[in-house]
Formats: sequence, structure tokens, C-alpha cells
Amino acid sequence: MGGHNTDFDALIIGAGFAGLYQLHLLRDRLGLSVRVIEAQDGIGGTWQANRYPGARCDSESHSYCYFFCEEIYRAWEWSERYPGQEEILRYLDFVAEKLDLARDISLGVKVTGARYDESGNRWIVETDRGETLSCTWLITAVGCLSSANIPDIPGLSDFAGDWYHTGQWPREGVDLSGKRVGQIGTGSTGIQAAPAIAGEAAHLTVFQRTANYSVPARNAPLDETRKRYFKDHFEEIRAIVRRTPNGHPFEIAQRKVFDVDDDERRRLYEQAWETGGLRFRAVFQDLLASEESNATAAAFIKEKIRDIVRDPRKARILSDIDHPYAAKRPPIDTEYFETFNRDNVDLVDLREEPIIRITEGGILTAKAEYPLDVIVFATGFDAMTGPLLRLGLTGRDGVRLDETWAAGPVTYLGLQIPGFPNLFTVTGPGSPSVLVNLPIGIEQHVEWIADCIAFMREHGVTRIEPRMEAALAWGAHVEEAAGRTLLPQVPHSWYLGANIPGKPRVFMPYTGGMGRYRAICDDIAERGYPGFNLDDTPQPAPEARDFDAPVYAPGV
Ligand code: N01
Repeated sequence: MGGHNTDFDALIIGAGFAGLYQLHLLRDRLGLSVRVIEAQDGIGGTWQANRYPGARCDSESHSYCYFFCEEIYRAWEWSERYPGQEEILRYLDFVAEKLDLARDISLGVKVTGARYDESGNRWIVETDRGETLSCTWLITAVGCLSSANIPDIPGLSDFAGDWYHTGQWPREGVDLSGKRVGQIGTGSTGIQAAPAIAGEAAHLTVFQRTANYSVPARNAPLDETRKRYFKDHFEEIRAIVRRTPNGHPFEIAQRKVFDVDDDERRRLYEQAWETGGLRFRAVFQDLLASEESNATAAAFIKEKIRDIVRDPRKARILSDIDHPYAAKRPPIDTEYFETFNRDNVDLVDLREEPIIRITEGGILTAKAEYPLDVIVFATGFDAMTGPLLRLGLTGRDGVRLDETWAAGPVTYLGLQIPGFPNLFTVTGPGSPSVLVNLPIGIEQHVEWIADCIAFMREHGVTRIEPRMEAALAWGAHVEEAAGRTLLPQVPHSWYLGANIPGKPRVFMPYTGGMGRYRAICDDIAERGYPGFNLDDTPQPAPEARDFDAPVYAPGV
């Protein structure tokens, strides 16, 4: 670990989009002593870990970046409509170099535990290198999807081939040529990976448990006109991404599904299908508010799947989708459904033939054994709470985070946790987090945290901690906001924690929209932090009306 200092003003865990910007603000704007601790061997967070074939961001490149510095925005040039994993890492390296961040980042160091020491009002942080560090402010920038879910399928240790989780893909890559690959999982990751794997491997078998919607991404190189447009319209694009509910660079249409007749609706869906990407979801305002409205989009996509996939059995399995469109995170793809027309691709419906076990030679289902050389687990993550719980955090009075969250996460604004003073959680549960184009949510969080620390120093406040009643009121608001959408209705959604056996079922992300969330956070800061204790002084509790405007935001 660089330098001999072990006591810092702030420690930041994670060097992805969040940790890098947080370091810059705290060190360069506030003048604090800061260190970033990153478990991986390089910066980039999720993009360091997710190196699976086809890994690419679903947000459009001109919006998947920092907006805090126009010079940086204009100096970088994206090559495609959606940025690929390697290009995002190059972008983050470029930013880190411009801001001279590397000297305060320790790579390959894992936090093994952190406890709040009340007598000294310090966080004591232990690492796997055997060091003990301390800080006043501890900031988790660990991402929402960094704790891989490897399902406990019997027999994995008997498998004679190789297996990989997409979110822990080897840095040196995997040579799949000539291999028989089995892929479990058809979420956003699996839908990106399958076409790329099919193009490389001798044979691909996709094991599908829940059929999924997907819309063509329509990725393409950016021409010079587009590149120039993005640079020349920085302010306009920034205003849109900060205003729209999901932080994307396009507005959501104001019209509702039944404002138009059948022919016009069909025309709009066709047009949106051609445009591609997450813009499809923005074609009507009420797709996630009304089951009847949603059913029209669902029917349109299912028909497209049946049109594309030539084998009637595969077409039936792929289009037999049991939940509303975009009520789980909607994937976008490059030739996903077309991939099932290839001779070297098979599809197994795990609802018809569940996996019994993994054998030495492959995967055994209730109907057959599928011989494999490689298994790819595209099985997602212990989302949102997983990355925080595995840090081993202990707050005031020796209370552990896993104990206090035994029935589900409790946070105020997703930013702080009662009982854990001076701990800030970037994109924590209860914030818009995964429902937002993440760099946009991250910038807002990181700036709010830096402003809060600046406020504390200016006012001689040494400790900030949310009041439990404020956190419970916020939790109730998050639940109520989700209840205005179709999102909590999907029983197998990871938004609810349903993908992890034994995990409490709590709808974790805030569906109120980024614009509204930003306004709430700003208002709380401006009013002197109602809902928090500043040192031992409780600020007034927030009133229900502080959060409670009936705003609907399509929630992804
Ligand atoms: O994970 P998922 P993901 N047996 O949880 C299946 C982000 N992301 O990695 O639906 C058999 O969505 C599971 O089946 P089911 C994005 O936010 C972003 O794909 O639970 N199958 C499902 O099909 C996304 O939402 C980008 O029945 C099992 C799949 O595995 C999030 O990451 C790109 C199983 C898991 O899907 C997670 O996506 C990619 C089992 N035991 C991802 N366990 C960007 O572009 C699980 N499954 C930014």
C-alpha cells in the first residue's frame, strides 16, 4: 500500500465511477487526506470484473460518462453508440490520469472489516494485507452488482471442465474456440453474452429458467457528425440526463398507450423497435404504471420473437414470458434471438426440465445430460445489499450491519444507515441506483456526500447519522413509490432480492425518478439535514410531505 500514512480524513472503498469521482472531490475540492482501497488489480469497478464476451453498456455512450467537467467530456471521444467494456476502462483510465488519481488508490487490497470506534469517533478499517487504517468518513463505492451469485447446484465440484461467472471473468480472457459451452441465465448479461459465445464456441447450449424480453440495441459506430453533435451539445445533454427519471439522454413520451389507436400504436412500436435500445421503453409514458398498457408492448415483443426465431419449439420457449415488459431490468441485445437460428445453438427450458445436478461431463436435467467443456454462469448478483454486507461493517454499540439488516436494508435516502455514523453508501439500497444510468446517479451521490462533509467542517459538526424514524419513513416512501409501478409484482426479480435463497424480500431501488430524488436530497441539505443527528443534536424529523409528491417514474 503506497505511503506509510494509516490515518486519513476519508477512506473510500472501490475505484469504479463512484470511488474515482469521490476521491477527486474530497481530495481536490475539500483538501482532505483520502485513500481509495480497491480489491481488484485495476480501477473501473464493474468493468474490471465483467469481461465476459459481448460485455457492453446498455446506456448510450455519450451519456455513460462524467458530466462534472466539460473539458473531460469534450476531450473524450466514444467510438460506438454503446460503449464496450474495454473502451469504458480506457475512458476511466483517461479520467484517472487527467485528475492524477492513481497515487491515492491502493489496488489489490481488500477490506476485511470496518468498525466504528465511538470514543475516537473514527472508523477502523482492516485489510487483507494485515493493515489497520482509520478515518473520520468512510465511503462505500462498491457498486450495486459486485457480489456474484453462483447458484448452489449440486455437483459443481465434480465438473471436469472449466466454469466461470460472467461477473468474475478472468482478466486474460477465456478461449472458447472448439468448446461446447453451457450458459445458465438469460438476464441482461446472458442476452449480451450468448451471441458472442455462439460466434466463438463450437456449440452453445443456453439453459433458460425465465424467458425474457429484449429489444435490439442497434449498436453502430458513431460517425463524425454524431461525435461533433455530442460535444457541441454538452449542456443540453447534461440537462436532459439530470432531469429524466432514469438519467438517460432522451425524454419519455408524454402520451399514454391508449391515447392512440391500434394502427398508430403499432407504428410507434415499430419505429421504436427500429430505433432500438432503452428508448423503446420511453415510447409511452404509462408502460410501467398500467398492466393493460404494458400488455400491448409485451405482445408486440413476443410477436417479434416468434417472427425472428425459426424453430417453433425455441420460439415458444423464448416468447413464453411470464411478467410485464420492463418490470425486470429490460435487456437490449445484438442478435440475441437470431442466435437461436444458428446450427450450433440449443435452448433448454429449465421450467420443463430442471437441472438435477452438474456431472463430470456436463449438466444433467430431468430429461437429458448435456455434455459440456465449459459452463458460464450468467446468473447475476446478490444485488445492492450483498456488496455492503460482505464488507463486515460494525457500527455504534457493536451492532453489525448483517444484524441490523436481518429483515432487509434500512437506509435514509440510500445514503446513510442509522447506527453507522459518518458512513456514506454511494448508490445504496433505497436510492434510485440500478434504475438509473449509473454515472448520473453516482455523480449526484458523490457531490451530495462531498457537500455534506464540507457542511460538517464549516459548522464544526464531527458526526452525522440518520435518525431511525427518518430511515423508516424513507423506506415506507420507497415501498409506496414502487407500489405505483408494476415492478414489485415480479416474484423472481432481483430488485426484491428474490434471486438469492433466504434473502429478505424488500424492494430495494427507489422508483421515484432521479430528478425527484435529486430534489429531495438537495432540499434536505438546504434545510440543515432534517432527519439526521448532527453530533448529539437531532434535526427535526422530515415530514411525510417532504418526500410524498405523487410522481410517477417508469422504473428502470
Ligand atoms: O443477472 P440477472 P444479469 N438456475 O439476475 C438466471 C446489470 N447489467 O447478470 O430470471 C437457473 O438479471 C436467472 O433466472 P430467473 C443490469 O442491471 C448491466 O444478467 O431468476 N437459472 C436469470 O435469467 C442487470 O439487470 C449491463 O429465473 C438461474 C439470470 O440467471 C444486472 O446487471 C449489462 C439460476 C440472471 O439474471 C444483472 O444482470 C449486463 C439458477 N439457479 C448486466 N440463478 C449494462 O449494460 C439465476 N438464474 C450496464
